[in-house]
Amino acid sequence: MSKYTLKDNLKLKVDAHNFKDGESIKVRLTLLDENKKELGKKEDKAKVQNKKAIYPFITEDIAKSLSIKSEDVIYVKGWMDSDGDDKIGYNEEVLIDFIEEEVLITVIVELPHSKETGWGAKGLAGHTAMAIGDRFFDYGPDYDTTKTFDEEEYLADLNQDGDMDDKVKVNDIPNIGFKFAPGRPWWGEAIAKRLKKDATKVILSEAFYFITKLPWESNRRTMVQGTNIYGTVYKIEFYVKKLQADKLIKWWEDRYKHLKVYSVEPWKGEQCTTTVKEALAYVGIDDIDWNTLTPDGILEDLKTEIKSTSRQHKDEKAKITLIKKEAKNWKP
Ligand SMILES: [Ca+2]
Ligand SMILES: [Ca+2]
Ligand SMILES: [Ca+2]
Repeated sequence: MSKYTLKDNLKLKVDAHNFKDGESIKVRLTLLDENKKELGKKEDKAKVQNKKAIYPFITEDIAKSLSIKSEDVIYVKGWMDSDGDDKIGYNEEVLIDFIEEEVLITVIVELPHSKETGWGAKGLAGHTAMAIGDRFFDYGPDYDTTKTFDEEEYLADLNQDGDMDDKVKVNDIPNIGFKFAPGRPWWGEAIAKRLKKDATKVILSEAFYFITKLPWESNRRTMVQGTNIYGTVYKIEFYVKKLQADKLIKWWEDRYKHLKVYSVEPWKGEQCTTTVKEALAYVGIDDIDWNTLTPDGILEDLKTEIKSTSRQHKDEKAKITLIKKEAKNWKP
């Protein structure tokens, strides 16, 4: 059976032998949810021309006219009373099955290097990022001495003087480090800088190129700056409903607007992994163990817990793919 989207131009069509040109026949569209329960119906008429009647419609518009949320519509039953007896006869009714719009979510996890020690070995090295469709987002600390951080924008008391109305430099932030720093798009900003674009506009293919094609190490001779991505990197893919995807993008756009405080200590702020988890939980994907703060922890959870939420891929497990092996020449 061919499937359609709610935005497609559809046509109901019947042979209407008992009618003259210009006469009209009854049409009924019944909108149904995923359990084929009726959400509403529209009665209309179609004119007969050359013993045929055609009724064009766009399902989304019909839903709107009936004040039905279009994302709830999964089937439409169409009926044209081609013999004019006011009954649903053989060959007068069709059931149209719709494709639910879905979006691919890609979570990217860089594991701590196997030779990592200290905080790094505890799993706080490595990184977690995500893309919604092709929009790429991630979160990390900012130690940029050239920036001025506006506390109002960051929604944080960065200089820790008890208010949120200062414009501060890195040096004004007490004990700046991975336990307390302004947040920023982490890989996102590095990618944006190379491409001379805005960090909010980074797309997934650019992130893949950055992670898998560029050297991790900086080269002093050629002045080429490395990506510093030396751990094993996986991508984890699953599908969500379009509506969830739109909310996820909105969540990250808000985060990029107010970058808040980065901290590996959860009572102070967020880090790469908790940010991704918080975003997913915001749209109801909260099967992940919230105590897991580390990239290898989130990878484990994603492997075992995450399932697609869209109708086409309902309950399918996430697909995990290794995209980069750890650097052999990295030393702690
Ligand atoms: Ca009939
Ligand atoms: Ca302040
Ligand atoms: Ca102040």
